Amino acid sequence: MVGTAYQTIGLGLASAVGAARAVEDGRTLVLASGDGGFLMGLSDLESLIGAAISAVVVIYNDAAYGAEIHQYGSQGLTEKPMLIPEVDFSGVARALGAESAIIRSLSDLSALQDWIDAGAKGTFVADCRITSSVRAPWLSEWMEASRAAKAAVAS
Ligand SMILES: Cc1ncc(C[n+]2csc(CCOP(=O)(O)OP(=O)(O)O)c2C)c(N)n1
Ligand SMILES: [Mg+2]
Repeated sequence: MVGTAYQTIGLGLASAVGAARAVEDGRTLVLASGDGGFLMGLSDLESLIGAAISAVVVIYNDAAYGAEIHQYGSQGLTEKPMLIPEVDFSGVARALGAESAIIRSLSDLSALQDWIDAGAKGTFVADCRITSSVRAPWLSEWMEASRAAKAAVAS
């Protein structure tokens, strides 16, 4: 939750490099990141692959700065600057020495299961292709609380 603590995207990969050094033997480090934040720290993927004994990277690849779409696109702002091309993170990860798969359905997770069954060694990148059109319930709750707080300050 480094990004949440600092309200800054792009810190996940760099934080994972440090966490990979701290994690105890036999445990698997898990990094969860959006595609936009992951792109900001992309060069650190090579460092993570070098540092991690066992790591899983989950990328929520919605081809968008999704939070912006939900918060601002939903208010009518143009979404074009909020969109990102659908990046082949799986291909990048394999080029840098990780194991990886594109995940479009639950059955695609068999590649991750195979990696775990083989001993969970090295870094596995799950490039999860998800929709940007479904809003998480917690985000709707947060947006409503934010709207109510602004209204209370204004009145
Ligand atoms: C350095 C920085 N730039 C911009 C923002 C504003 N911001 C907050 S969430 C977000 C979108 C993040 O996109 P992504 O990492 O793909 O995650 P998603 O919301 O799509 O799950 C942006 C641009 C920020 N918090 N920090
Ligand atoms: Mg995204």
